[in-house]
Amino acid sequence: MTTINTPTLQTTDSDFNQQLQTRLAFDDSTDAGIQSAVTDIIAQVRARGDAAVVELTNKFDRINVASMADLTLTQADLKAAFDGLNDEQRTALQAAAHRVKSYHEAQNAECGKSWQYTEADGTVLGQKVTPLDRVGIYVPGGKAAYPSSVLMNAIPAHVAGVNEIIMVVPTPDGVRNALVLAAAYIAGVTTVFTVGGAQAVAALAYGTATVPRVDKIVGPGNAFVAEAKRRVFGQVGIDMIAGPSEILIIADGTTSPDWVAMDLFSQAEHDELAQSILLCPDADYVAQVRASIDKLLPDMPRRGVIRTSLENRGMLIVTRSMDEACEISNTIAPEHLEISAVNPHVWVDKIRHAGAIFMGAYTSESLGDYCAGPNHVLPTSGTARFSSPLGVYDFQKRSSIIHVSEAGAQTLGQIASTLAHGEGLTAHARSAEMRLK
Ligand code: HSO
Ligand code: ZN
Repeated sequence: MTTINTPTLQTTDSDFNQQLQTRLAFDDSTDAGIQSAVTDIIAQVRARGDAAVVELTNKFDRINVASMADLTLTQADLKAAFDGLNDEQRTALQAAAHRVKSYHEAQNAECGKSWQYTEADGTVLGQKVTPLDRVGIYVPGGKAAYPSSVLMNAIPAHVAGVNEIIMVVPTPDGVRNALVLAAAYIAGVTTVFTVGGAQAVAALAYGTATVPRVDKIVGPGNAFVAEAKRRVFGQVGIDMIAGPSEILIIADGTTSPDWVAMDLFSQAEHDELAQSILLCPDADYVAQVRASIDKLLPDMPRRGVIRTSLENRGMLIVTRSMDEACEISNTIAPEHLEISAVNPHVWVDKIRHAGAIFMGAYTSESLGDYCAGPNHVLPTSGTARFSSPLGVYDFQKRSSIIHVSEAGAQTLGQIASTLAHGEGLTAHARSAEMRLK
């Protein structure tokens, strides 16, 4: 049995806060080489369109195609991928898609509604919700090619009412991922281009003869993709720049330590930079989880990644109380928070910042990654302080509605006229005054 070198910290340690901050720190700055490569790629795609996309794709994905037609998949291609799945895969993918769809339909019933109210003088004010016309979904094609992420990005767009969903996915060495294409098929993706990297982001943002220009680009990607998304923001909308996965577990010491250890592994296995943290007031229980980690790790196929992640960024923290565990969790604002406790309702009331909250011993975070229903695209690196899971609202926008009655124009006209004169804007004032009786 190996022992893992993840620190156990005590909140009573005098240097606890400093240790915590050191391990939380995560540098997501992009190096200058990536920045200049992305500048060049975007410029090439803007200047030469399809020809540049084909050239860059041949170069980076080590393929040799003649034109964009060879990089364009049809609905028939997607259906063929879907039909090629075995029964178990097909059923699981469909069940997951169905649950994700139901969840986002419920969300849409709440936030997708236009609303208005009428004032006493007949003036009507409101807000009109409209789906985006066309969105682009970036799907990574390398080591982290996740069919589940295709569902999580495309289904909310579809439920939001988006007309055209354009997916881009690189196929290094020409290898297509059948599960990814099958997921695109059942999630309602309109067209797929087998293009990736900054060239795909640039094509979606600016459009080429073949790739239609989209209104927003969502989905995770490598450092080049992230930098390209940052650069085209403003030209198009983007979702967020996702950092490595994180899980924080607040445990009251009643869940099997093996379960908790495996839940910590589940996010650690994503990435050497992923972060898994346990907070618990019971020091003996924390020691049991550590023993479970040491016992279970050797059997994990991805033990190398898990070990690096846990040793470099993981923490087992003994707190003074469950209340203190909740407070620390709020300062971290984790992507995924598990409250593995007998009565999670007591503690969830104290939680203010978390991308998704998994309540009770049976709710493993992995169920949320695939099929519980809520979105698995979540704010990372503390951004849950100010942002939310990907949702139908990311694929819709709002317009204000103002319909002033004749009587309303009298009251509002007086106010506007006074304020407009105060700002020295005479045309504004006159425009309001002309409607006064
Ligand atoms: N946990 C990841 C999503 C994912 N997990 C995809 C498995 N597949 C996002 O934080
Ligand atoms: Zn995951």
